[in-house]
Amino acid sequence: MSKLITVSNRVGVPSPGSGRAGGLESALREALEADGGIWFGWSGEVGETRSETPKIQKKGNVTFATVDLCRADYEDYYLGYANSTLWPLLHYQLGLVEFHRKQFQGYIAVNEYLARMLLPLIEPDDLIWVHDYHLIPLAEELRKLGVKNRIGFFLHTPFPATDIMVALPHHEVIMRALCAYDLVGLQTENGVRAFLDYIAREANGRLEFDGSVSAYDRLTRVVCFPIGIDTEGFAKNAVRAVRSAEATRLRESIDGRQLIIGVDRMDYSKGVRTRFEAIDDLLTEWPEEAAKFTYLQITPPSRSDVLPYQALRREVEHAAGHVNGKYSDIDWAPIRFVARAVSRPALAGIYRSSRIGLVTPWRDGMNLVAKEYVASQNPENPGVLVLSRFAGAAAELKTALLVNPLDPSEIAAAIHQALKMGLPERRERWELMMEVLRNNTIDDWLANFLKALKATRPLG
Ligand code: ADQ
Repeated sequence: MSKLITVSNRVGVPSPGSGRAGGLESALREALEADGGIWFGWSGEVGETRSETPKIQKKGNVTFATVDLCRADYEDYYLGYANSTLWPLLHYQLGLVEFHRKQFQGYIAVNEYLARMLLPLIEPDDLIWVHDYHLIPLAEELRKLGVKNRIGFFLHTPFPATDIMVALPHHEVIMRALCAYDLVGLQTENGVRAFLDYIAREANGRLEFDGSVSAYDRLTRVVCFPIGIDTEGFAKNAVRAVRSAEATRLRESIDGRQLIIGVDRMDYSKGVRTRFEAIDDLLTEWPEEAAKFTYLQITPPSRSDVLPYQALRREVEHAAGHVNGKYSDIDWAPIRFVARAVSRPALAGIYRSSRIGLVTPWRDGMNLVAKEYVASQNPENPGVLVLSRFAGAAAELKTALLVNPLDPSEIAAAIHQALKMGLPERRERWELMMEVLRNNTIDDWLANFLKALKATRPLG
């Protein structure tokens, strides 16, 4: 019988003390649990040398197979090409893109190694589902080893416009590798259009009558599958969590003021610094709002071994300090900046306690925080989502207050509008967003992708 094999850069092996898994992780685990399956990828460990064989851990019906990488892999594949070349490129940050041939070769070499490690675990009818930008060349490497199984790929980041993509040295190698998949899933229709545009303009390929893309002597399907969340689960958690000690402590501490919430990994794509500038603009333009709100920004560090992330943390802290220094009084500061993660249940309670969810990435594949914020609201008195038009979520959450995330004064005006918005308008906007989230949950996303992958034609 065919089983599902999922492959991701990091593998979420459940362990005591690892905390509650996020929505994507638990949905993938459930899918693997259903018919028995394998989750394969990097263990997150960096050893003297690479593992010679995968470490196998069986939990219920799921087999977790992980390998350690060596220091050079970590530097070239992970810190280098994946996070200093591809990540900024995919997020339109050409000024931050670094390219070093050695890292590019390291990236391909790790994918070639992972393909070799995965090969013995694959049986003829298995479906293989590969996740994200770290692993683009994996299907091509598996094909070189003779694997004929159906292989699908989902890109969690944006797929950029052709003019951005062609700025990547050797972009044709990456695009050829993507076309080795039977199915490529993207977050938005905009991404699908950009992919097809590249294929037509740069690869001399075309869209066939049956909807598949023909390029580089291969046929692949490119389809939009916007990722969702466990909408009802989040809503239920939020009802419980709003009464938790943490959420109660938070509400007591803001002393009846309106709460504005931002929750993001520390990443330049998330636009946190511009949000602080927006608070500055808000208080300059509408000084009467001083002391009427508190903006809580929760930002755990991420990728702190990558240089621009270290500089970013300093900039963000400096910007928060600047705004607080300018506007704080002895009993009020506009910004609270928390540089650590918060537990998932506490997060739901915090979202529900907030009048405004501020989600303004410069670019984002989807942005699950936007969806989680909406799902956590009290239907009787929902808050307002202020959302970047460049987050994938904006294609679905059309009744959020959509803003250009590069313009602090536009964000400030949207915050002001949200602070003043009456209950009927808040409810109407929220109900329309909630309907979208109920109609496309994380389970729907998963089922739709797997159905489309099963419908592709296996190779010879
Ligand atoms: P990320 O860039 O990590 O994901 P996002 O979609 O917002 O961004 O997901 C972050 C997740 O981490 C959310 O579930 C959120 O609740 C959680 N989280 C964030 N900050 C936290 C904090 N301080 N404490 C606790 N939890 C926190 C990538 C892409 C996105 C895409 C997702 C899924 O960059 O665009 O939406 O994958 O495809």
